[in-house]
Amino acid sequence: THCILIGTPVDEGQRRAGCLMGPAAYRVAGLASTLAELGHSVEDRGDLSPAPGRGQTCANPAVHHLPETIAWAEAIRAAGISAMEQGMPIFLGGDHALALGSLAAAAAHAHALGRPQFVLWLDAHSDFHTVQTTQSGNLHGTPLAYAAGRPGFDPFPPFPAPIPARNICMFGIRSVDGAELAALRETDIVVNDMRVLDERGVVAPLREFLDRVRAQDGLLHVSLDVDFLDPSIAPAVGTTVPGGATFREAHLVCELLHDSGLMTSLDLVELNPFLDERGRTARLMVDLVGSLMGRKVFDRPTRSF
Ligand code: DIR
Ligand code: MN
Ligand code: MN
Ligand code: MN
Repeated sequence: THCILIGTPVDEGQRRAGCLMGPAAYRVAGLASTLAELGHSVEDRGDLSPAPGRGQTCANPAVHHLPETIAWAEAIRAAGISAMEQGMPIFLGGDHALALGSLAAAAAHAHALGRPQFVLWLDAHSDFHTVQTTQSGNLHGTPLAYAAGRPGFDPFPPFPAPIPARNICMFGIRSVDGAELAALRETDIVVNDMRVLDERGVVAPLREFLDRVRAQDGLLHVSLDVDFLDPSIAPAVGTTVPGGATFREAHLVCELLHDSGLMTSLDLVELNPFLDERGRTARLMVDLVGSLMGRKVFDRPTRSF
């Protein structure tokens, strides 16, 4: 695979400064060499920078950094589309507001190919607020609602080709705000919250989803938020929530994704290196990318999904 690293130091989507250091931390933790050792070609396109904000406003007074976030989304979408035509983009965040751009790029690219886009959302949070419903005002809590075509994103460019709700699968969810829950109940989004993963494990729910992606010849965008992981193994995130994925659950998800051969683009988001302990969270995220891209202990015949 030709892996295209796109540094995306978005920090405006939340209030805990430090995510802008994420791309540098992934590079220091050896992301490029990890991919190269697995036999992939790696092209690091450096860090994006957005155009200046254009002063857009909205009715919700809690919302902050709206023009800056829109400018980021536009820059990420443009860079993402050209990368998707050439290889597999890996967006090095930056907070989850970057997915306002990466999801738009993925959806536009899939639409141009005439193939359906699917999304696997690995996160403690559902990120299903609109600009109107967010109470924190943190726009990192909105990208899935934008991608699903929910109304309430007037200041943003229209989402290119809204992703059908049934093509979106959440994994690891354990913190959902009231307005998000009410909206989620009206959709066909597959919500595998932690209760589901406790009861069923990660394998069966993930296979069900990947089977559908394959059956429809879909493209698959994976968005990995650091807080998907349990805070005991991944402390470097501003919004830790107890009860997250364990080390092996996370690796197994990544290994199954690799075996499926279906992933076409990837976000690594919410790493805040200022909160890390001697780089352990950055290193874990890089190790998970290793599993996503083919690292395994033994080669064995890929089990058919
Ligand atoms: C919360 C937290 N739902 C909010 N969201 C996220 O601020 O809207 N934290 N994404 O990581
Ligand atoms: Mn392509
Ligand atoms: Mn998130
Ligand atoms: Mn989160």
